[in-house]
Amino acid sequence: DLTSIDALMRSVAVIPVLVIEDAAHAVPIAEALVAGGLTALEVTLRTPAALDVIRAMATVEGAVVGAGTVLNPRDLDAALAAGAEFIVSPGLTDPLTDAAKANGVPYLPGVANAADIMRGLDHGLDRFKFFPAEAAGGLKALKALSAPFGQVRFCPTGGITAASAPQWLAEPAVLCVGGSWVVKPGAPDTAAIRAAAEAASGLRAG
Ligand code: 3PG
Ligand code: 3PY
Repeated sequence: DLTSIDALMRSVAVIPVLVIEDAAHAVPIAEALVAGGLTALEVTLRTPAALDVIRAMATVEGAVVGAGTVLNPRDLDAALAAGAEFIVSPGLTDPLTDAAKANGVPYLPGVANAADIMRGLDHGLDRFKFFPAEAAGGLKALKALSAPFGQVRFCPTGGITAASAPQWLAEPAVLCVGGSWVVKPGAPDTAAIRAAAEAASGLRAG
């Protein structure tokens, strides 16, 4: 629902976007992220292990585990069955949006242009992922899109780095950013993940 996706976005500066190949890595990664202050975790449905990763991370105290790369109602059902508490998509379709609303689950669909935003508004949504943030025009595009849609707030994701995140977070229309930089692929270095999470969670939205 709208209220809680807003609360989720305001609860963290950065939502780590996770692509995890091995379910055995799920708990150590989630524990390191939560210890570093990043509590909203987006597990992308891009690996065969993703649903097992969601199930495992959901057991970690303090973690709010969501699913990313949710492309259709079938993905949404699988993610919810695995325990996902929020749903992220690279885009916004009517079937996925109807399914998310029917389930009452916090839902963050991706938008990249004015028409996407208008379709979301027609559905009663005003919180969106701006994706792919850098490739779709970067901060300049986000500022331009914010002008006609004053009530809309964004989580830009795609191409954002530890170095560029502060500029994005300084935008009034930005509540948080997403990015994969906090967790490198492969066997987890939990000390490095915790340190990156601490740095990321110390950034604040404007
Ligand atoms: C993705 O598509 O993997 C997410 O948008 C994260 O993108 P990033 O790797 O550019 O942070
Ligand atoms: C997703 O995978 O959900 C995206 O929006 C791209 O990061």
